[in-house]
Amino acid sequence: MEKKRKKSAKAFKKAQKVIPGGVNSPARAFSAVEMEPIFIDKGKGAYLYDIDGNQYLDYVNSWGPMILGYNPPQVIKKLKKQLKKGTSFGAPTEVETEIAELIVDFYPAVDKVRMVNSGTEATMSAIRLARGYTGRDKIIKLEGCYHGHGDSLLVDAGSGVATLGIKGSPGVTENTAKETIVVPYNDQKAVEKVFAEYGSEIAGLILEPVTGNMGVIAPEAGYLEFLREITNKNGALLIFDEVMTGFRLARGGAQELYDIEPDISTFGKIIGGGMPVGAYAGKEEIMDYIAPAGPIYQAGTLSGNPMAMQAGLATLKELKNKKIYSKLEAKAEKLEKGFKKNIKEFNFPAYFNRVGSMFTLFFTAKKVENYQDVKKCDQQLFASYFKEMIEAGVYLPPSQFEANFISLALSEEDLDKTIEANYQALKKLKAGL
Ligand code: KE4
Repeated sequence: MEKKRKKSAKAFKKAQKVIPGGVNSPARAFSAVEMEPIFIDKGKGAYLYDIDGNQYLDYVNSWGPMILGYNPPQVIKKLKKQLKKGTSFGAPTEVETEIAELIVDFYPAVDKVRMVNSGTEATMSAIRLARGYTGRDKIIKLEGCYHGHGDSLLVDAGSGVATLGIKGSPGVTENTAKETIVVPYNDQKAVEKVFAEYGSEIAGLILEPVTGNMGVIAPEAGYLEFLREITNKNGALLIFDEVMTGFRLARGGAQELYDIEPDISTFGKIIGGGMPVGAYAGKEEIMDYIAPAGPIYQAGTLSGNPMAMQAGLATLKELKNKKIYSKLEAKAEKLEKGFKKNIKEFNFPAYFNRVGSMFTLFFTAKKVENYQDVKKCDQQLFASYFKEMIEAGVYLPPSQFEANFISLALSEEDLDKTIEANYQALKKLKAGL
């Protein structure tokens, strides 16, 4: 029976009058699933509740931050305490040092951390740092990876491999776009070609070490080692954008999982425990180029604000216990087993990719290893699947090009419910194929 969402519909109408598209981020617009967005009232543990009182099992985790589930008591307690002292002073506080020390502890590639207010600010600043540190202008990014909406990174692939980028959005200038070269993910030859052509001009190569923003795709064996080598050889910096994978795939992120040390790492999401945050980090020799230690300018009114730092620190302290990641792995394995069993039973054209507690169900029968593979997915079928799941009370990211997240708050029963909802959805959709 269709869920009633009258209040959401009304709220959306009102929002559209004063907010572009009625949402403060296009990712929430539900346009890819041909539905109106659902307005949320509250979250608790593994559940979200919309303003019509409908309950949903959540696999979005607010796009990653809520690895402990919603409203974890440890985080709320610290926020309440900080609230009484004040939310922002525009002056240093000790909690900023504490969380930076904890990140340094977990990431061997990191000596120093600069806090900012979003993942976009983190990657934008990382690009400026790579350019300022090397004195070079060009950046390589990988097709299908998303690093926030900074101009240099809203760039699409040029006409062929090793050609200069074209703007990925109106408002990005040709001059900016042409300093970014876009190559396919998991394609070593393409990267070799770019370095052969532009080697001494490349300031850095940025990637999602495990992608989430074209759905979950793992690096092929040896790919990250190859990128580490070729950037070293050419004096370019390797930038791991771990805004999504940091503290998610392992305590030390993808760089722990794959044992690679990037020159610069960017973080966000989990390190803010649901409050606005971003960070970029690296070895002291590189990070001390950042003002006021060095000449590269970057600043921010609310950077390192105590509320976000307290929420982030309380979250990271929970994640200090490595057992957390084996618990997440067990939940994720159970879900993967259940979904794959359902796909097999219906011989359904769907392909399941997972790394740790991030996964994507791609609506294609073929392997998915790069952006071109994802673009071949049946997005109409994805939209129908999304609708079946949301009606069954399971809240998924509203796009084929996204990662689903498993939080610690999901119980065995929640996972069973999700596997059953997936079974019923595939059964219904198979009948219509
Ligand atoms: P923010 O500026 O949204 O905090 O972070 C940008 C960013 C940078 N790098 C990676 C790897 C990211 O995943 C993101 C943001 N991720 C999207 C989800 N696909 C955020 C959702 C949204 O834009 O509303």
